[in-house]
Amino acid sequence: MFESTRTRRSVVLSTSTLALTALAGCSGSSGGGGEDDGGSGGSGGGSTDTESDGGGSGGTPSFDGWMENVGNYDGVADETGSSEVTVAVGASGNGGNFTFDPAAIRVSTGTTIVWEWTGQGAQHNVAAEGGGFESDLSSEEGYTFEHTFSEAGTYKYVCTPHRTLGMKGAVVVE
Ligand SMILES: [Cu+2]
Repeated sequence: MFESTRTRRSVVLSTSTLALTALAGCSGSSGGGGEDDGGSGGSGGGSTDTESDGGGSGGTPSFDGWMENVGNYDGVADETGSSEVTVAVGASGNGGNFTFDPAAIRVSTGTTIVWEWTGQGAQHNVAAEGGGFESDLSSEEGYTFEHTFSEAGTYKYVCTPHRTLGMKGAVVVE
């Protein structure tokens, strides 16, 4: 038997005021972009952008000035997708062999970075700002120290003896 009773739903519209909290704001519209200097003498054009837009994390992080005095800093080396990446300790730069190379590197979560000492530039170490990882001091060629980055974030580190020379580095984990 079919029940042909039409249930009539009396929809009671409760006139409760929907308190819509405005979720606007905070969508970081990057303000202070390029100011055009009017009339610069026209050698423009041709920016060869060879960056492959992989993870959508375009743009170079500023590191809050962290890399400012790092002589060999030349952008962020993209090593995302690699499970292990080597960074040289005691590469050329900063007035001697006082750099990490590459100074800044972008990796995927779970990547192990192996710092490998060149043996140049006296004793170096690898010490995270605020702790997290720290190697011993060594001047031995082929000495290594490694750390696996299991959480996304930006990690800054230094060589303690040569920090003021600009022997600093950064790891962007995404
Ligand atoms: Cu050093």
